[in-house]
Amino acid sequence: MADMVRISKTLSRWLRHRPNEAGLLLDAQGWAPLDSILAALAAARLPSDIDTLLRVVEENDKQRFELAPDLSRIRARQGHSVAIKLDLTPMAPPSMLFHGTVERFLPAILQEGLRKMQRHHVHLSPDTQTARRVGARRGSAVILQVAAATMHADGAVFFASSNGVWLTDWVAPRYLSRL
Ligand code: HQG
Repeated sequence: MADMVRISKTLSRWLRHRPNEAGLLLDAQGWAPLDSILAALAAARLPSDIDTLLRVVEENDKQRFELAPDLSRIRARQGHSVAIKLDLTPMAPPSMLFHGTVERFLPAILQEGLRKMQRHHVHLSPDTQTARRVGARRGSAVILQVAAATMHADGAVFFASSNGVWLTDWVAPRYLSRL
């Protein structure tokens, strides 16, 4: 695997799920000191120079990471399973959003709705191509359309993550239709 992808996967694991593994302490908003990250990369025998790290952040296909303007800290934009607070601002969603999943989860999803599982939120995509990619991580993708504007009108809260992912707590079955 190319170094950039290995670093990105490693950062995702540390900054979203297992900060302890790298001896990191995330603050309440999920930030880790950049120095500690570079030291942890070195300890993991991954490239640990600042230029490579900046490239990983800038060129990341999904813009998963965010740097503090003074480059002192880094965090994952979303997708955490550790308890942190992202200070997201509620926003009105577009009329339709999409969720990519796989056939084997459909019976449960259509019965109990889309649940956040290990993450802080249910992740929804703004377009079907993105949803297809998300679903295809697990097999042959199935796309669900989410009646987001109706949900919102009914009182559900949505957040737009800075990298284009829409987040919400739960999607009841009545808002879901298979494409
Ligand atoms: C499924 C990646 C049974 C759900 C992606 C999904 C995305 C249910 C899985 C981001 C269910 C959870 C998020 C229910 C939901 N019963 N299964 N009631 N409700 N599910 O990974 O949306 O590369 O936590 O369909 O690209 O797949 O990490 O969520 O299959 O943007 O940046 O349970 O993660 O981004 O899986 O993916 P996940 P997701 P990154």
